[in-house]
Amino acid sequence: QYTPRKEDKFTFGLWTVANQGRDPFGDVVRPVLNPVRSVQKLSELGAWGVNFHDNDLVPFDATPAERDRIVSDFKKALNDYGMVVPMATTNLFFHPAFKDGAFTAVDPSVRAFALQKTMRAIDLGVELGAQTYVFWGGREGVDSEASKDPVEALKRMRDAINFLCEYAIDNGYNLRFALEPKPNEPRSDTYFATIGHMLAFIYTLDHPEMVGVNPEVAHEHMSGLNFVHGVAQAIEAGKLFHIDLNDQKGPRFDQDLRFGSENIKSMFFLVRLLENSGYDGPRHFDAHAYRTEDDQGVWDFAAGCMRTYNILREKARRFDADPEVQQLLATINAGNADHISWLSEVRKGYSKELANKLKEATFDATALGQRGYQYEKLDQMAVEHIFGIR
Ligand code: GCO
Ligand code: MN
Ligand code: MN
Ligand code: MN
Repeated sequence: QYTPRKEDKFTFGLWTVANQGRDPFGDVVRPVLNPVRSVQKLSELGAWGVNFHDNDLVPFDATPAERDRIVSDFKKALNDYGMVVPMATTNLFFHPAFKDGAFTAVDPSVRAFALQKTMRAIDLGVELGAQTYVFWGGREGVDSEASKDPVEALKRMRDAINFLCEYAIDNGYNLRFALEPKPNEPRSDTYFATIGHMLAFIYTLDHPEMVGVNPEVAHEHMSGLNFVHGVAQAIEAGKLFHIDLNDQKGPRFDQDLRFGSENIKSMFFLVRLLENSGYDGPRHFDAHAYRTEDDQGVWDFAAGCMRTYNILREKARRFDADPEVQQLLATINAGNADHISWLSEVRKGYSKELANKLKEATFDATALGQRGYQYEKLDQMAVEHIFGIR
């Protein structure tokens, strides 16, 4: 029952399973993984699709002929193994040319090159079926605050996203953009640090309806934030276009741990939120296997991400179906009938009459201050569902 199936819509970045374990202190520990093999293995494990950066598939210096051969082999693999490409993105961080950023780099040639590279990568993604295009501004930030005017940097980012939206429209592409926030790493500080920063920025764009967010568990945890709340705000705004699932041990470097391997309780509430919200986009994993792992460990990692998601989904379902939980939630949310009806009027909107009614009302603040909320009991029930003993 926890075995992943295509309808679960699990996807992995080609870069995730192909991660070779290089870190700032040590070299690669695993051989290069061919994208065709990733497609095959992930499909066998029950994934629905794969996503990629342009250069995960086509090397930076490939000739047009090489590109065409790689793309056609890859298309054949997608077809052979019944896999889709729902999302694509651009690598604007690996090549030394992007060491000062891409769309916000101070060098105008770098900014122009970044637009060119992204347009070509969009063409590639769309050719392979992508309907979501992710922008993670890997190096869009600073090490020294002296290096850039932060206000100008935001304007440059806006120019780029506006231009690329028009590019997608002009070409008749059925594509939405998902912006991925991260507070730092590899730069000391990255612009658009959190989901909230990104949401505010989106509404300043020429085509806000085309642009949403791609939040990542690890990235919000790096800022010490509540990921569930950030995702909820994106959902409520109709802006959750994609999601990067992984895990993270608190505010430190981005660890990209196997989904649900650390913050089990928050991931339980995250899965519950996603499942109950009607989010029907990909459940995408942006994580990688521990550096200690060999090839088998990589597939153990991938299977574990999906299996844990399905386990948490089942636990969330049981929690919501538990009569004692339902009873307790009903009790907690009950209250004065007049006040309930006033508040439903508040939801509908302001009226002078309602304002006067509220101003004249009397409230028993002492009684309100004395009530207990039974959250200890409720939380314990959640914990016991997670433990699997309810
Ligand atoms: C990171 C990011 C990336 C992006 C990827 C897709 O911290 O490295 O999370 O993995 O998600 O570039 O845009
Ligand atoms: Mn990340
Ligand atoms: Mn990460
Ligand atoms: Mn990510």
